[in-house]
Amino acid sequence: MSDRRRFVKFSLLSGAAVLAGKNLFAKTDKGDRKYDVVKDQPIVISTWDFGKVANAAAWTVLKKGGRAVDAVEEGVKVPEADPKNQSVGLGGRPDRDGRVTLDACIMDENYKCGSVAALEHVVHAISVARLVMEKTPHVMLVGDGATQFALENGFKKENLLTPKSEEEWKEWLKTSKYEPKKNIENMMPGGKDNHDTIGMVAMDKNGNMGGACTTSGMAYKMHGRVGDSPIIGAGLYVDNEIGAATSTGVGEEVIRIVGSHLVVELMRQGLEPEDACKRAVERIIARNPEKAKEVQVGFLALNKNGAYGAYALQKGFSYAVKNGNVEDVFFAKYFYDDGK
Ligand code: SD4
Repeated sequence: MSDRRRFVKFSLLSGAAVLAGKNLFAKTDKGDRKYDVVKDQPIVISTWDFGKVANAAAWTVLKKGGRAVDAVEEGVKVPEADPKNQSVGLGGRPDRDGRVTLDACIMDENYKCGSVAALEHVVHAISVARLVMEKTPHVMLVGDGATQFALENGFKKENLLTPKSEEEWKEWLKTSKYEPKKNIENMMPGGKDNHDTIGMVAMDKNGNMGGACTTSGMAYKMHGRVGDSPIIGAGLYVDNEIGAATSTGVGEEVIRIVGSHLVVELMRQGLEPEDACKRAVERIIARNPEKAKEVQVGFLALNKNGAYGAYALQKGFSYAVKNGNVEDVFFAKYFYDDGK
């Protein structure tokens, strides 16, 4: 079937299924792909192994019949508040000037979205992004404007730089080399850098989707640098008719291809979540294969029917899944074999 015909067929089918409230992909379980779709039940998935505890918090909302957007906000607040997680919220690694600057965004089932970038002194960047979405005519606030907005709205001013992150930053200053290169060993569970941005997407019992993404960004970035995570379409995208996607890794690579939006659009064309993530990864490789070999990017996606999948440039990208059947962490497939 030509791509065009497949697209038309998919659009018609998905449109009809949405109208009929049916689960189009309930029968798409494919052996080694760990879909475990539970028909008409909520699901939440998130990046990295610490996503498991974040998913558990999201699940408390979902199991009570709550909205996906509320669930993902609650979920990602867990790593944001964890000082031991050095890539999100409190305890995040600082920029090269020693300042912890946070990026976050959130999106609901109606294309409503809110975002903050380079936010300082506030632990729950995701809730500030939520407030931007709910209370302002804007989508994105950055820097001092974002911080001022948060403090004016009752968020507490805190020091986010923990002694550990400060000590590591001071050590880094001795060489001051910015090298966001892949480091497989350290990204594996137990490795020193295995904690990373959290991107989370969910579907609630009414079949509505939501997503959230929050991070302190690349360690020792230039002050004012913004990654993919707070950029709607790059670090996160939710289209309630099709699905949702999120990303982790070197944000510059994701921004260039508007990665999460690309993944959702590929699912719109009929690709399964894992295949859509793989295509997005291949787009990064096609642009600059030499660069792609050296960095990590991972995508994670959920379609409207509860099927999920992930794909990464390198080994080591894990993701956590929670639905009525599964509560586990899986490793994504990846493009480059170790050492090549
Ligand atoms: C960023 N994507 O700021 C984030 C950071 C990240 O693995 O996920 N690092 O570019």
